Amino acid sequence: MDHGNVTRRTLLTASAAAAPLLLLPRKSEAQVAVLPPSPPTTPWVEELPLQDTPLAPTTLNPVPTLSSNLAAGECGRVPHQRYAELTSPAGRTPVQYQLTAKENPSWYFNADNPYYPAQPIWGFEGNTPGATTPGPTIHARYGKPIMCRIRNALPQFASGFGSPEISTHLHNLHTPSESDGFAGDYFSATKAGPTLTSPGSYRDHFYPNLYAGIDEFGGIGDPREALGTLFYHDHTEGVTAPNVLRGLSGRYNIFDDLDSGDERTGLRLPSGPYDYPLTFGDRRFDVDGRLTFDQLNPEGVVGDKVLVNGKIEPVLRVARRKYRFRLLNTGPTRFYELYLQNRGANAIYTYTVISADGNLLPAPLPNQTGVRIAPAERSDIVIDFSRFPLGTELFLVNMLVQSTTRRPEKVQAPGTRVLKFVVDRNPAEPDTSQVPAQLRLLRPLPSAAELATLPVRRFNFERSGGMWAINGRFFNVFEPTITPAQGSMEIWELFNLDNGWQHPIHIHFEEGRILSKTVNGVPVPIPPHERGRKDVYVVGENMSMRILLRFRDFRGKYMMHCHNLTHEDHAMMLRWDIV
Ligand SMILES: [Cu+2]
Repeated sequence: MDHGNVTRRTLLTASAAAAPLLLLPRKSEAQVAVLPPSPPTTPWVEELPLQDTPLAPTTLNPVPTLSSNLAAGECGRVPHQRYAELTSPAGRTPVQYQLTAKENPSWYFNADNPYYPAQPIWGFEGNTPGATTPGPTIHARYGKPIMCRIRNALPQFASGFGSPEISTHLHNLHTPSESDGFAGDYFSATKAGPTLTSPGSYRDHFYPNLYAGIDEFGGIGDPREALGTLFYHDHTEGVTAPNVLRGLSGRYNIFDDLDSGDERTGLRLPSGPYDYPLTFGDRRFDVDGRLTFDQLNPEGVVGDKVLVNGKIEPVLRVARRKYRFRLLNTGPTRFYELYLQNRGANAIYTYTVISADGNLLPAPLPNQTGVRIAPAERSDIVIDFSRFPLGTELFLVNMLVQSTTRRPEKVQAPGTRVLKFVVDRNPAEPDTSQVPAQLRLLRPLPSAAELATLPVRRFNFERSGGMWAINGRFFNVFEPTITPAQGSMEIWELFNLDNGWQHPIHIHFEEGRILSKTVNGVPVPIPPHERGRKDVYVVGENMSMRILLRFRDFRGKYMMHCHNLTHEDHAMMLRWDIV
């Protein structure tokens, strides 16, 4: 099968043409295609590792080059912008990492279960043999750039859904365009996306790990722009949903002197073994227990099984102390609202929310019970297990009911248990971590007078011909819809004119601030967790939002798209360029 551009476009055209036949009337509650449920699973057998071990740096061979090293097999990309300037100060020599996208032929989603055989997944391999999903976690530090070589060793004649080219996006790092993982920049040894000049077996991504505002503030930028919880994932045009579904994602945590990764310094948040990523994703399996998906269906498929770190219904053993859990929803479709509940399902316990997406909040939100995360949203929470006696079993329960790909429906008990905690030991050392009353300062918003002078752009997220569009247009890899000037500031208005859907809209590059929100044209309050910086904006039914954005430090092509990955693949995406 040819996986090149022509095939991809043909697929999209074919699905657009077929869409009216596939789709039922919009307000029908019926599913587009009624799939049988996934086979029964065996809960609480898979054990998650006690801690997340970050990927170790490596020494890249051949050495990275400013322009692509075609002779050594790198794909044809444009040179890294501002590279010499951003890496020349003392201590800024990039740390080198390597990730290899490849197949793992025998992954267990749910061990000791006759319905779920070992099966191939796609994942990332770090320094030891074997690809995993999620891939290895990278721990980065502000002021310490990274050169990350991403190799493509996926089987080139893959069967099933997805396509074995990759373009890896590091979700919202302040990254130069050519390293951002643009949807047209996909490659394999034999295929190049339309915005690359030649195929290749690898690609070097330069991650400066500098705060936004390098030009405005000098040095390493504005520390108020720090990010913390990021993730990398495939972003290949038209096949992001199936490629991510097959496993192409992983985590990237970034630290600085405040969010230090050390319980003795800075904010002293739970760190090291007690700073733990939890990656959620919805999946559906066929009667033989094999992962399934319908990539031609513009309504997608909502999974009825929830993966936590690549496993169904796993167990995590925890010590009696505080933990920071970095919650991430990789989608493709399901939203979650997560409660901490006891074994008898008659008590719900609180936790503290400290971040929204990649950004620490100005102040923690204590006594929370049901954090909601749409696809691509992240939330870091701190759970204190010192409240519980040894041997206590607790569950993370998703109480958000969602039976279609369109939107979550309601919050309802008893919900679905997705992860079991067992409080099985006292900490080796006293817990000296804390959640201070103040986390990270926000830059004050511009004055109302200044806001009134800014350019305003309107984007309608809508359905069009059975596909998904922005302002009536489908994604065009070649044409920027808008071209903001480097260093400028704008207000973007996101409108969802549809009452049947929710769209988690992701804007690449810089985080935004929600200035106002309306539902049916009536102003509504911005909830506390959305009052900081965000990079995913959940635009609900008949909702609009005004968002303040800056475009600093780099130039080139970026994207805005729905992060319901099916909507993204079926063209609810646009290219915008900083010029
Ligand atoms: Cu959407």
